[in-house]
Amino acid sequence: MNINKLMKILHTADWHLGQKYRQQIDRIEEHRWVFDWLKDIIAKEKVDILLVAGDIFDTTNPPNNARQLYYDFLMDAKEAGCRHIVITGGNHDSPSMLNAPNELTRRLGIHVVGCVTSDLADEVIELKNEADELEAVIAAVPFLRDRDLKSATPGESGEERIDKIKAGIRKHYADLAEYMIPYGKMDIPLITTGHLYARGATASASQNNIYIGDMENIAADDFPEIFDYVALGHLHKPQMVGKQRHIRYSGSLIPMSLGEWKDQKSVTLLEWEGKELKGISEITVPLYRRLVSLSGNEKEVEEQLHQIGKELLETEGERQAWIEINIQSEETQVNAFQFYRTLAREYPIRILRVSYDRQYRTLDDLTQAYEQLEDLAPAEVFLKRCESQGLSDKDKKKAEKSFQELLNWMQEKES
Ligand SMILES: [Mn+2]
Repeated sequence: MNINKLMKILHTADWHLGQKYRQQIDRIEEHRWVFDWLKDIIAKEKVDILLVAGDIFDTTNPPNNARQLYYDFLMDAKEAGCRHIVITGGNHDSPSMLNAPNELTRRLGIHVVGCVTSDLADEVIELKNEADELEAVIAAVPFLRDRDLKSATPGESGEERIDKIKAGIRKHYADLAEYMIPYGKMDIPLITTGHLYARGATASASQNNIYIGDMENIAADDFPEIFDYVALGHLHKPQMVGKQRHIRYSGSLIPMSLGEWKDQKSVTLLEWEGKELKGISEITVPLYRRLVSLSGNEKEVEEQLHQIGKELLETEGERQAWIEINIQSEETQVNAFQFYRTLAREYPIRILRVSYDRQYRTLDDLTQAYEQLEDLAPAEVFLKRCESQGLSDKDKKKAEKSFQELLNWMQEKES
C-alpha cells in the first residue's frame, strides 16, 4: 500500500430524489446541478468510497426522471474514480426498489442495502483496494423499521413499545459489532451507517415533521466502540453527535423545505491513514437555487421584485430563482398570481405562489384557508384541533404523543 496516499471516503445522505416542493414543484433540476458538482468533487478529491446513508428517494414510487438521474449519477461517480459506493435505505425509500438492481450493481462495486434481512451478514460489506486487499469494512445499516426490531405485544403501552424499539436498535448495532471483531486487528477503518434520530442532535429549525417522523431513538454512546466512524442520515442539518467527531450527520444535499433554505448544506469528506481518521471536512454544497420570500403591500412587493430581478440577472444568469409572495393588504386582487408572473417575465424568476397575510384574511375565503392548511405539518393541524377542543396541557401532550405514534405507524406502512 502506498503510504503517501490517504484513503478518502465521502459521506452524504438524504438526497430525496423526486421530491416536489410543496408537493407540487419538481426539484429535479437542482438535483442535476448538485450531482454535477458532486461528480467533480469526487474526481478532484480522488474519493475512493462513497457512502449514502438513506433517503435516496423521497417517495417509495419515485418518478422516472428521478430514477434515471440516480442511475446516471452512480455511473458518473464510478467514472469519476470512485471505487466503491455503499447505499442504504431510509424511511422514505422502498427497499425492494433500491434492492432490485443489486446483483448487477454489486459487480460494479455498488452495494445496496435497502432493508434488514434475516441474515445480519448481508449488512457486512468488505471493500478491497486495487491490489485486492481489504481496505475498509462497512456495516451498512439501513433504516430500521419496527417490524425489524420487535414483535408487537397486544396491550403494550406506547412507552413500552418505544423502549423495545430503542433496545432493538442498540442490539442491532451490538450484534454487528460482534461481526467486526475479526477485522478489529487489521489496520483498516470499520464504519457503520444509520438512518435514525440520534439523541443530542438537532433538526433544522423547521425540518418538516414528515422528514423526522420518529422521536430520538439512540445516543452517541450506544454505538459500539469498535466502529471508527458512524455515517448517519435522517436529519438534514450537518453535525456531529454527542460531541463525538466520528459520529456525524452529513445533512441533505439541497434544502428540503422552506426553513432549510437558510442552512448551509454540505457533504463530509473523511481522510484515513489505515485505521486512523486523519481529517474530517465539511465541503459546502453550492446553493444553486435561491428561494426568496417577499412580503409587503402590492407596491412594495412590486419594487422588491424588480430589485431582486436585476440582482439575479447579474449574479445567477439563466438560473431561475423561486419566489414566494405574501401580500399584506386588505384588498384581495383577483389576478395577483398572473400579475406578478407577468412582471417577473424579464427576470430569471419563477413565482411559486402568491398569498395574502393571515391577519388580513377573511375567514370565509376557502381558497386561502386551504393554502394555510398546506403550510402546516399534520401534527400542527392536530394540535390546533386539540386547542379548539379546550384540552388541558397534560391531555394535549398525551393526545399529541398518540397522534405522532399513529402517524409514524402510517408512514411506515406506506413505505
Ligand atoms: Mn429520513
